[in-house]
Amino acid sequence: MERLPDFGAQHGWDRDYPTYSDFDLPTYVGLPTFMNLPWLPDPAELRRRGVDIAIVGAPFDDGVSHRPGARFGPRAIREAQYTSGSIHSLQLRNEPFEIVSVVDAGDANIVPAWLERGHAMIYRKVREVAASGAIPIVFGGDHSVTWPAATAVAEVRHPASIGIVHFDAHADTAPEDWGVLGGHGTPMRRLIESGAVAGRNFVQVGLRGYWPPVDVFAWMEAQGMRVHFMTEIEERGLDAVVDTAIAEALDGPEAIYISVDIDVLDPGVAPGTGTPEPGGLLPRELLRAIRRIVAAVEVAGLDIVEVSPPYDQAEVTAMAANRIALEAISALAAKKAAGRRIRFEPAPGVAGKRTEGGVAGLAVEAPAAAPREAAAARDRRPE
Ligand SMILES: [Mn+2]
Repeated sequence: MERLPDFGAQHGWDRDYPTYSDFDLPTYVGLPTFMNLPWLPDPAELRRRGVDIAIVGAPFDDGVSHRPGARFGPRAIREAQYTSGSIHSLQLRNEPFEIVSVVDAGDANIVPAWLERGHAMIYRKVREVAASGAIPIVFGGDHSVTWPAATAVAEVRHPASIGIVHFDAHADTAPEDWGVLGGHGTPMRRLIESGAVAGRNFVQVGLRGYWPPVDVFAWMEAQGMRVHFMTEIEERGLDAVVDTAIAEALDGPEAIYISVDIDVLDPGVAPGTGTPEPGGLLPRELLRAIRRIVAAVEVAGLDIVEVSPPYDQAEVTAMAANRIALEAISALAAKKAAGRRIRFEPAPGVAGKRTEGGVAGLAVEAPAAAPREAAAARDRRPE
């Protein structure tokens, strides 16, 4: 009988080679989850495993006023790093993934061109993650995603309240964007109007440029919002401003939700964004601020938004966003290693509310009832 050819042996391809887990492989190999972490979209599984931190994608940019593309942000942020396995933070001298349990909980169930449904799906996804006790780190998406995301976190934390520290070049407190209540110029007003966050605990850092107009600032002042302009950072330094921001956000609430619009960075170091404004922070300054806030306060959630890969160069903007998440995770790991609690246990009944059941269950529940045209009409109806 003719012997089967063994080309493997002939070429030496049958010798022993080491193989690696998905987590330890280079991040360009395999599925593009954040840091090669497990893709774990099931909220029941998040709770069962006691996950500390969960990445959530909000690939949505139907709310942009000018340059689009932020729908591609979550994937770009997940991909923009070239280390893998048990990384070592040289800033905090720890190996965060050895200390905290982090997974990639997947994306909200987004379809294009349906603003109202997109916000509903982001609210449900973030709510089910937060209700599992994990801290959600949300990758946007345009800044309108902060409206449903922070609302979900505020609801899960109820009756405790949250403060918000919001890094941005812009205030995002418009009454409406060309008649649309859910545009990315409006989310901070929606959060305050609804009562999700008190105006006096809404703290903005890094504002500069030429927006918003005088009447919008008058509304912000009437709400008691605290605003720290870039000029104040230039004069007092970012450390001092961040210390003030923490005290203001926690003037009543017990925990802080951090919202980072990547355009708080200077467009020279972060060009991949929809509405760039010259004169911003350096990544070095922003990463330090994130480490300091996370170390000092109880973190209820974090979002990183407005990364628009089509306008990016050499991934620099996506990498900055990726590192904001990594710095927050490393700082949370330092707290856990020091014996401090980072997970949150919601009150009984919170987890079982209507959003429980995973994305598959939501997909059948959502589109059937609400005709697209009616939803669109509601989107466009001014107050
Ligand atoms: Mn913004």
